[in-house]
Amino acid sequence: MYTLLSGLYKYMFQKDEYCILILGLDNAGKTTFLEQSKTRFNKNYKGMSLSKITTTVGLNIGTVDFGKARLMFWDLGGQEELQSLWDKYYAECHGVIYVIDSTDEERLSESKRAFEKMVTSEALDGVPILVLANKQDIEQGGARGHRMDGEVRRAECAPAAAAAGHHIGTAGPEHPPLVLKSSC
Ligand SMILES: Nc1nc2c(ncn2[C@@H]2O[C@H](COP(=O)(O)OP(=O)(O)O)[C@@H](O)[C@H]2O)c(=O)[nH]1
Ligand SMILES: [Mg+2]
Repeated sequence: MYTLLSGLYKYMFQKDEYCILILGLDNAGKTTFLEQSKTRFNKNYKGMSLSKITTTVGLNIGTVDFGKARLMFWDLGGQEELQSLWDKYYAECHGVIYVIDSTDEERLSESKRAFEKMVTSEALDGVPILVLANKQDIEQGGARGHRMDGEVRRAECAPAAAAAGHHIGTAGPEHPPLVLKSSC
């Protein structure tokens, strides 16, 4: 009887947990994206002022519930010296959101190199990857998916403006869903 009841309880209330890594160079907007996602999807979360977000040195963790799924976001520091830590988290993750600052042309090639290193890691084989071309609210924002995509492995790409919360969680032909089935 206990087994039956606990099974029923788990079926009704327990959530499937997924770990999503948020990666990308420093200043791409990863922490802003995480904060906006938490604010948008967690009813009781007030959200911190975006101007108070400082450079991430270790990692920020945030949890967001979508129906029966619980997404645990791990937002890692993007500075060059911290990128060597990214692969320690690959084995545990179910998906990756790779954020680029699409207005920072000077660092696009640096971002591409970091992306390629990440995407060729065997530990990420079969893991769905979403590339967010962020800061689309700024006039010169122009990076598009094809710049980051294709050479090594296919990744989905979506425009975003994390600071304004635009396209966070929206889905449709123009704004693909945040977490995609594996396309790799
Ligand atoms: N205009 C604009 N600024 C953004 C956007 N996302 C982040 N930022 C700004 O970019 C800077 C770096 O953001 P942060 O989230 O700390 O980047 P991280 O280092 O990747 O975590 C901050 O000044 C943010 O306010 C966006 O979509 N649009
Ligand atoms: Mg950060």
